[in-house]
Amino acid sequence: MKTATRIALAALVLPLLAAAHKEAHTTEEIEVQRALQAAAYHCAPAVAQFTAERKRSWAQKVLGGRPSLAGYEDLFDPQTYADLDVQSGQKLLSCVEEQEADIRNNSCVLAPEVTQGPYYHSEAHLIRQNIAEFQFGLLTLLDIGVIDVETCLPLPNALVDIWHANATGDYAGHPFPFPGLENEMPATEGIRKGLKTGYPRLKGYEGENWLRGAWPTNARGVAQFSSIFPGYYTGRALHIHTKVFTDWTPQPNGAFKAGRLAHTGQFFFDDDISETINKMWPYSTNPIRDTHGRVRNWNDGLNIFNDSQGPEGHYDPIFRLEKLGAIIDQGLVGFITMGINASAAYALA
Ligand SMILES: *[C@@H]1O[C@H](CO)[C@@H](O)[C@H](O)[C@H]1NC(C)=O
Ligand SMILES: *[C@@H]1O[C@H](CO)[C@@H](O)[C@H](O)[C@H]1NC(C)=O
Ligand SMILES: *[C@@H]1O[C@H](CO)[C@@H](O)[C@H](O)[C@H]1NC(C)=O
Ligand SMILES: CC(=O)N[C@H]1CO[C@H](CO)[C@@H](O)[C@@H]1O
Repeated sequence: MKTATRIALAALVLPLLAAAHKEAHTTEEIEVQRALQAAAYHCAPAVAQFTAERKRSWAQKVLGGRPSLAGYEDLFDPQTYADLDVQSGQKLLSCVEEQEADIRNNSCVLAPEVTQGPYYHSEAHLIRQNIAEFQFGLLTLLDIGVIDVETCLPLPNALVDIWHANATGDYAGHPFPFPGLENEMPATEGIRKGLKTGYPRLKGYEGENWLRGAWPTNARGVAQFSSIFPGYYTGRALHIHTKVFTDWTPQPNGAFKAGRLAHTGQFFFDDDISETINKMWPYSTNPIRDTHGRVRNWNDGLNIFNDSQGPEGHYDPIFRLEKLGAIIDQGLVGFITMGINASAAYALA
């Protein structure tokens, strides 16, 4: 991260508006959330264009040296991206008139604010792109775009912080089962149906940081990560957590000091693709595979998947996945775009 860029950006940062919106509870909070989501709709064509460019860039980067691969030519055929092309005459990444724009068709997400859950490490994650460390699993590259819903422009220098479970459903620092809760059964009813207690970090595992990391968006508003496809645990659909900070400072230990929190959300995966991957090793060794099994998106605990689609259900919080090679074992790249309000700030929790 270049210091000059940071200083330039810091100068642009508006005075902190300390609206506390971790989760929308009050009528006012719900209204703010609704306004944010509604504002995002008109960015759909900009997001579509944004994603199409990123897909082309990946296709060229990944398959550039291997033209003998079947399907290689398709990657350079504009028809391959037909669903993502903007209508002729539109300016790239500019705001457009509000129109009927179904974001579901645009390989993106403009996620509302959802809870961070119990597995965040508040002393901050390391600033790094490769978060896999020595975790086994299917190579999954994450291409995460950030746009500002107020301008529909990609947002550079926003720190995208992510964390997720490993292939068999554990978070770094929180190995299951927690001592004393070995025989805990998931809740059978209510909003916590299917969930177990959110286990606190276990002593002796404080140093574990795998599958956690943060990286700033580049000049084109994109943060890319190398990781593995996540695994599942009781009560929750497969997901990756994220927070976006528009103000942050790198620390000498490689982590960051959080400033303005602009977004808290979760990304999901297509249930059919998850089903395929969960047949692969080591996903197939998930300890709850034959008992509780994997929770489908529609049945997500705390209703987080449904809530992530926004009050009108128009948001698509699902990564669009493409194979990196000819077969799935060679890995995937997932595209998603977050719409955030760069001038809003939420309470750090
Ligand atoms: C973005 O946040 C600012 C500051 O809280 C607020 O005034 C504005 O209405 C928000 N915009 C949207 C689209 O929610
Ligand atoms: C996931 O993490 C847990 C806890 O550290 C570990 O026991 C398990 O082996 C890991 N899963 C895989 C597939 O490596
Ligand atoms: C989520 O929405 C779907 C479709 O509307 C519905 O069938 C399902 O019951 C909802 N899930 C929860 C946990 O309420
Ligand atoms: C290309 C594409 O995904 N089109 C879909 C857009 O959304 C409508 C309604 O959900 C679907 O019917 C199309 O298949």
